[in-house]
Amino acid sequence: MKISLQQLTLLGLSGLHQANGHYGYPYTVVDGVVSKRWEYIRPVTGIFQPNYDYSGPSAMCGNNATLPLWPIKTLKIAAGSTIGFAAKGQSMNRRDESEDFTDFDPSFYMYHNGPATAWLSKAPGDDLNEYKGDGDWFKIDVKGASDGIHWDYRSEERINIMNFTIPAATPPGKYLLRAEHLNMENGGSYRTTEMYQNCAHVEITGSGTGTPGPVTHFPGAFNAKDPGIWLPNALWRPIQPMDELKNWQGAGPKVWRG
Ligand SMILES: *[C@@H]1O[C@H](CO)[C@@H](O)[C@H](O)[C@H]1NC(C)=O
Ligand SMILES: *[C@@H]1O[C@H](CO)[C@@H](O)[C@H](O)[C@H]1NC(C)=O
Ligand SMILES: [Cu+2]
Repeated sequence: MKISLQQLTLLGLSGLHQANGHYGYPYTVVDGVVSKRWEYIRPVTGIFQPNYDYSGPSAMCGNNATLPLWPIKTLKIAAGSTIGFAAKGQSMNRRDESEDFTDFDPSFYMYHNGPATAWLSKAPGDDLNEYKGDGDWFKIDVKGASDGIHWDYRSEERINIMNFTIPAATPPGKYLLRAEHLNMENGGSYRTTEMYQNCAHVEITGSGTGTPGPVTHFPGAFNAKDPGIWLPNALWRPIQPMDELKNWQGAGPKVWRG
């Protein structure tokens, strides 16, 4: 097995991780119903690992998910409602997450501390399976640190489903919905923030007439030096509540709430 110097460094810095240390979001949750694995989420190749190439193609929907590996279904969801992304740890005894079809295991939880965000990008055509995600993206929700000092999505909370609200004003249509969670535990060091991201195919219904923005593009929405990816020290381990954390927007554009 070949291990690069960078991987060795990361292993050293991530000493708390177990062998099945990382995770992804292969299931959606709507009205308490958890989907089948990869039913509405674009499958990814390789084993669930954090993405460190924040400005690369994997930062959008994960490894090899610029297009779906196979056609997946589209989930209907009303503007104004909530959608969940359920977490799953690394596949054991498998080389590739795309070969794993096990059901959601509620005993697994996201044991990293950091913000979560959700993003939308409207497909130009009718078939999301043909959409490369190269259009406009806007951010629709963020789970920051409501008390200004602890991330809402942190290890002690044992969260296994991240929930996001689709703004009521979102125009109806077919969208790629990207969910992201960051592990900021190593945020004091450059390029150690762990990014976890997956994308669902959704059809948003309703009569929204909003104009979403500001918009950005993938790849390119993030840079490793963005505050929000590489945290300034005071924000990494705050000793008192900080407005920046309380009003967290993350890297990329500000949240559009319609
Ligand atoms: C997300 O919603 C589900 C219900 O669909 C709930 O079980 C779960 O606790 C929620 N997660 C959070 C972090 O609130
Ligand atoms: C993408 O898929 C190809 C073909 O299956 C594979 O060789 C490659 O390693 C994958 N890339 C990543 C980043 O997983
Ligand atoms: Cu990790």
